[in-house]
Amino acid sequence: RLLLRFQSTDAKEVLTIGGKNFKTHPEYTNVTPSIINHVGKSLHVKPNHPVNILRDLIEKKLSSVDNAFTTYNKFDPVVSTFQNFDSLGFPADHPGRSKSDTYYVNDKTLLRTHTSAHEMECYSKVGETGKPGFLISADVYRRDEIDKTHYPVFHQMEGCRVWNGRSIPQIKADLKVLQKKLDEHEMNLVVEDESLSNPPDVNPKQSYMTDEEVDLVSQHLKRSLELVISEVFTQRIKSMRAENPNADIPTELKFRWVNAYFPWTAPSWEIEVWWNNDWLEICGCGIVQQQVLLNAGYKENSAISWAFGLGLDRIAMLLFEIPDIRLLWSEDPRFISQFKDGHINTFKPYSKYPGSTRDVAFWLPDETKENPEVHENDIMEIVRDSAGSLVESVKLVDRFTNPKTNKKSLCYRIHYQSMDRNITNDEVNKIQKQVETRLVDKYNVTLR
Ligand code: FA5
Ligand code: MG
Repeated sequence: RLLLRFQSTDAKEVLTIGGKNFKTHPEYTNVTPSIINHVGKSLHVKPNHPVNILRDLIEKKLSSVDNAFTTYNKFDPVVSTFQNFDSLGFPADHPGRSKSDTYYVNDKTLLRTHTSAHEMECYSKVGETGKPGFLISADVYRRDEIDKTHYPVFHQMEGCRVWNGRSIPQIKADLKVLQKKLDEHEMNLVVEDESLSNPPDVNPKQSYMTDEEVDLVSQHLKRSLELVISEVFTQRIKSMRAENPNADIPTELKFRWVNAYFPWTAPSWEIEVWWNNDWLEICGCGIVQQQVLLNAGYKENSAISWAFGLGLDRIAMLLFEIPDIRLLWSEDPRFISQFKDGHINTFKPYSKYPGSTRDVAFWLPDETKENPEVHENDIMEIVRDSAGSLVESVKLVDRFTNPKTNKKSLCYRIHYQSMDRNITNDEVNKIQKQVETRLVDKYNVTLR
């Protein structure tokens, strides 16, 4: 019975995404209509949109150093598992591949989870373009938490720079040009580098590279990103000064490098900045592992390269003082009319509509074949699909195991709130009811 119900409500043989048809797969397909609806919105190239303004700002700043980057902004979001994972060397059991984290179209096709999916292809084109670097901006898709800084569709900018031939004098010369640009630039970052004091075996260099190479290329990567983020923050301060000359304006942004792990870079780092009293992660990066370059057709040991992936939405929130990531998707003229290409300004909130909170508490079923394991992202997805952009956050507030029966219970707190209008109690009750029904139908939970 469960199986029949699943097929009749969820399964379609063919899905149309961005005007193209794709065969579904009974076990893999988990992309929902509300997600498919976002394909083609491409905020990173939408005129007068904050994400577009930011993309343009970063492209210009990086190109101003030594004109080393080709830009790609139009890649299709439907990619193969090969592009998204295998070309980068993701291990077969990496959690990023799982259905709980990724929107699959079918077993071999998915909505890209990061712009790194296009690295291999772009590396293979470096020879033709004649430029040693490239920038790829695109919409990316992930099953993820729900709160003010997470949305299932967001935008990344991939940046890569390669030294084919590994010429130390060339890397040194490029670093010098970059350093000169930084020296001219008004630096507003207070940079901490935690990774410098960490033991190197946590985050090792690749054996074919020399220490000097890794050091120089790491410096080039780090200084490039410091230039980008400093430029963003400088623009922020300038706009605040212009708008309000007497205000007490912060002049520094706290910025830190943290060791990280990615399957296709070593060493690897993440950048965090201090925002709204917390560290906000805005970028992952590292020295590219040789396997990616070999897959792209480079000869063994012939090249060294860095790569980064910037989270554009979060940086746009910082640049324009946009408090909630959902606002970026608003079509309300009160939002979109506030921004103009080439111009940085402070977002003026037009009123915060009242919200409404509901709890949903339930017992999990025993894990058997008929009762699939429930991942937190599955719960997020049901709320997302029922509430669309009317949900601001979903948080686990209670977890409990009955000592006698060993049964587990969870309680999630859902905060409903619209960016554009008032929502009624009736409306919230209906959505909440749907969330409960779907949890019961799909995961066989028992509501408390
Ligand atoms: C990556 O996606 C890697 N591809 C980055 C990379 C590129 C590493 C090249 C090495 C070399 P990560 O999963 O950390 O890494 O995501 C990068 C950034 O995307 C994050 O720092 C964050 O700013 C942003 N991001 C991640 N998830 C979300 C989300 N749900 N909503 C908004 N922004 C997000
Ligand atoms: Mg990360």
